[in-house]
Amino acid sequence: MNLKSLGYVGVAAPSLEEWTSLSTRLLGMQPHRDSSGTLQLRLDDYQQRLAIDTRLAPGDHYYGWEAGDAGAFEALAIRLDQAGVPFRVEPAQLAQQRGVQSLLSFRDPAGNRVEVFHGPIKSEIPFTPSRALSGFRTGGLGLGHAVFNVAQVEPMLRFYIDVLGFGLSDYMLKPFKAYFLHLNSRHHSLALIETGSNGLHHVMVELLSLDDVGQAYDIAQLEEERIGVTLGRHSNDFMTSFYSRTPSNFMIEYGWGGRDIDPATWKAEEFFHGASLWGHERYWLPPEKRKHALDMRLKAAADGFRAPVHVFEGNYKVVTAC
Ligand code: MBD
Ligand code: FE
Repeated sequence: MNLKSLGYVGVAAPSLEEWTSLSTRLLGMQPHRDSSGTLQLRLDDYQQRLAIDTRLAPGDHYYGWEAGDAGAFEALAIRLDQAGVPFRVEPAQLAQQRGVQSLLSFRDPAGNRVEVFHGPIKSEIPFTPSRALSGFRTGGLGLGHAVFNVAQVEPMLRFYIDVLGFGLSDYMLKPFKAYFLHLNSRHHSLALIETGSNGLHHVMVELLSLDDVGQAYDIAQLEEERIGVTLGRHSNDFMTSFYSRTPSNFMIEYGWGGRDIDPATWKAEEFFHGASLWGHERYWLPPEKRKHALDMRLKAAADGFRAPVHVFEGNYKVVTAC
């Protein structure tokens, strides 16, 4: 596999004011304004994991996948060439802005700007959260996951699986069609939901402690309309999370407790009990779909469906904000 994880996501925003407050007070990320005025958000030692760029056209976004090394980066370029996908090797200046050594870009079949890089530039200054926090679960698992709305899922699946080398984790057809794809032991680094239009749906970041998520949930409830999906637990990756609305017309899923899979032995299957075991009232769904989703959750509960107990390697220490 040439790609190893999700590196970063960049989004457009009309202004940085609301984003600055949201990313620090609620999400606990570490902000930095670069020389071009982009808001770079750190979650770990990477220069940026999320970028808020007021120069992008409204609704525009880019996202970057990390190649294992220079060889994997070259191999991916050859693969794109063979598949007839036009791509551009980006100049050093843009690579530097992204905080990477080498960068190339292309479009996926839905028109999303996809970037591939290798050699992330790491900051020597330790990550300091903006509120007391145990930290984000990144490392080899990458930033988290990105989920896209797609008008047509089939060409996107073919592209990500056959050309870019993603593995299918699982999929569901009701109450909406969703496909989950992995590159590493994170259950999914990418998901595609067929909603009839193309765009970014949400980006998930995972916390080391459930309490970090619960405490953020309290903060989110101080603002009317901030919560886009209520606290709940997913039925496939077992993530406990809620979703925060952002000024950029997509959501941030704030989660804890995602399962690990072994990509070498994993077999993809359809799952039938809906996207969540409990909670996750989705304000973005039309009313009849919300009703359907609730019925499926109640049935999953009555059928005795529970996530197995799983534990994480390692421990955490709460870092107090400065
Ligand atoms: C997820 O992380 C998710 O965002 C959805 C919609 C379904 C299952 C897992
Ligand atoms: Fe998600």
